[in-house]
Amino acid sequence: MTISTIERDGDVALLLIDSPPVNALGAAVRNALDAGLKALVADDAVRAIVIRCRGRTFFAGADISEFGKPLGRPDLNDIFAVIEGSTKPVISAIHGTALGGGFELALACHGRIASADAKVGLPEVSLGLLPGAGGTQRTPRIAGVERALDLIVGGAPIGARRAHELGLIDEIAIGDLRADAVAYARTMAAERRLPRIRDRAPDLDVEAAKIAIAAYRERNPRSFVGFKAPDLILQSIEAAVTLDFDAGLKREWELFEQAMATPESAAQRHIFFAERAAAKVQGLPADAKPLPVVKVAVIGAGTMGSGIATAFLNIGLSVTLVDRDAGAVERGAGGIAKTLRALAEKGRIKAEEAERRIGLLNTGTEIGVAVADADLAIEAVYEDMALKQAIFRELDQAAKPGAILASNTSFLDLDAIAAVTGRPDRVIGLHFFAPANIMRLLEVVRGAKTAPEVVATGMALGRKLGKVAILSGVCHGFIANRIMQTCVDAAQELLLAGVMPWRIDRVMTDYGMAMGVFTMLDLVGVDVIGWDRANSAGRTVQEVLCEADRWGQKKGAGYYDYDDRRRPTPSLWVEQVVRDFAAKSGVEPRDYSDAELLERLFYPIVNEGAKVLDEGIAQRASDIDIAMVTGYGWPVYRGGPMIWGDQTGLPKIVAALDARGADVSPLLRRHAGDGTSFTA
Ligand code: T1G
Repeated sequence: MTISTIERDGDVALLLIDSPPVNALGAAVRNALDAGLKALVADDAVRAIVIRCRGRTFFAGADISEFGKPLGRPDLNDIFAVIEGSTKPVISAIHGTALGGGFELALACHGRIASADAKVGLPEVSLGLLPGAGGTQRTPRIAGVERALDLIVGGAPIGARRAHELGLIDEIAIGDLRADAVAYARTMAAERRLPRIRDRAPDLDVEAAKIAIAAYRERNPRSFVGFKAPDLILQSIEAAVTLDFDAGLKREWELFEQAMATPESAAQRHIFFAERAAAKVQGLPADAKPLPVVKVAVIGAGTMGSGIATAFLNIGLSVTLVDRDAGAVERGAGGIAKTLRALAEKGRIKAEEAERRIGLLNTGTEIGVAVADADLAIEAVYEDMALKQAIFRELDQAAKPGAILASNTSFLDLDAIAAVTGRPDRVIGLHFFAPANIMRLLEVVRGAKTAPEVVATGMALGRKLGKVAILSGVCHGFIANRIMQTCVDAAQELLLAGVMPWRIDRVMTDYGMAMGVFTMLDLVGVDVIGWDRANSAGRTVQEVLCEADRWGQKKGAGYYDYDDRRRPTPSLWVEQVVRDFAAKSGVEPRDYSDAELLERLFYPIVNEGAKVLDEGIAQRASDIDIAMVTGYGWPVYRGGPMIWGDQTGLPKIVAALDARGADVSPLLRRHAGDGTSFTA
């Protein structure tokens, strides 16, 4: 396939790049740009040059898949030097999303024209990087230091109109982008204008810039916790003010190489690809196409059911919320309306859109009526197999032929649920994480008899819902919950060794987790997971807490005490309970370092992840990582348990697990033994 073609429009030449899917600036594209530009700059018949891309977008950035390997020449700065050395205007004609190196290329041009719906941005920070081809040097010179901070540390793309307001885009195409770009280039040539951003000065002097940078850091403290790139970006933007352009470019490249070498960037780049890989179902027949889903019935109007209903309303589907308890339906529907109107109050959607979505919600107390014309019925009732089976029998009778029956079960055997229906090929698991309309993880659980097109439908629905859909096989707890349970078990063991809940939680949050095990248990409910009320007899810390009515936040007390604003404080009562259990457990009390506690908590997760992979429950190690990042708040700059395990060293993990007599996954032991990894 030809990557570049030259078109002529009179005395204006268009250099057209065509490198699907997103015209990433990989070696072949860079070579084509370098050769094409040099030829056109040297061609006296050409008075101006327009750079364009075919396909859905202008250059979407450097080719991330090339990172971690030596980046060949010409690099982007080599190409930009050709542009800025040109004696004729070079214009970028932007459509789609000009991101990272793609937008840096545009900034190196003498002019930039964009279609009105185009977006531009410097999102390198989301990859643990900084713009490495002049973005931190040109942006302060054209849009100002403070806008540069927002654009580069924030990383969010902006629309063409906003970019035009900031001076980042010179023209918004009125009609056809190509024609308007040619006209703009011709005008630049006629007026002999060759403006270069590198020749401008930043809008602030050194002192004012330093104040602005310090103020930005103060206003955005969370951007700097755990992530390494934001601090390097500040240093690079400061160089734009303190150094001349070429020295600043050199400093930027030094800082870029520093960022590239960090484990945090490797982790964030891993997650970028993990999210995209997860959408691909291995071995799905090519003809397994998603089935149409327009009408959805949600059975169970509790927290999960209402959240799931909200998620489907948010993508414009018609939803019927069903619950035998009329009061629950009313409360559920009221909660959904409140949630959607709150989105409008926050300006996330227009008020009329909120009302439109609310208008798509129906309610009922009879399954038969609610599901009759549904394309998908999803059950979200209490985690009780007999109850779920009873509901699936009813659904199977009432739903139209071909309708998909889904369970939101978080750990029960989907095959046992499917077995009570006459359509096991239409049964699938759609495991949402609370709050279902917010959390990005969706585990699509494939039963033994689930048809390929139903799997494809579940994965497609996940994408439409804006979720990260991860395909899971059937096992207790599927992927994220099964793996996280090993960390909860390890934490409970540490209690018996006399380690306090708040010490364990702090080690986890210092690592970067959104919350520690005990904070999470108090949030979910100490009574919810694994408490056998009927036979409870004070045998574990959990039983003692539940018997004392300390069920977590909802009771104002759990592993922590809570004030009326649910702010946690360590509990002296719980401290005494832990000491009593530690005394009885016979475990020799001793000091644990934070590092040792982290190993005790996380090595079992890596081990269980290896088992989940080896059993074929997860398709790939990166699916496990993206599941933990999107489902359990594993810090993106750590990349998830499997890449963290690789970076920590699998032999070290196996040795520690062996020393504790753990049941080590054969796959983990193999990788440790032969020096291979889960995620390389
Ligand atoms: N490099 C390599 N592959 C890329 C890519 C990139 N920059 N961007 C996307 N892809 C692949 C992606 O893996 C997927 O592949 C396919 O394209 C479609 O992507 C020097 C150092 C552009 C908004 O961070 O934000 O420039 O799975 O599913 O939803 O300073 O892709 O089909 O095989 O996401 O329509 C900066 C990252 C790089 C932009 C399109 N640029 N990409 O979204 O499609 S660093 C970015 C995106 C840099 C310079 C620095 C999105 C998109 P496959 P997709 P989409």
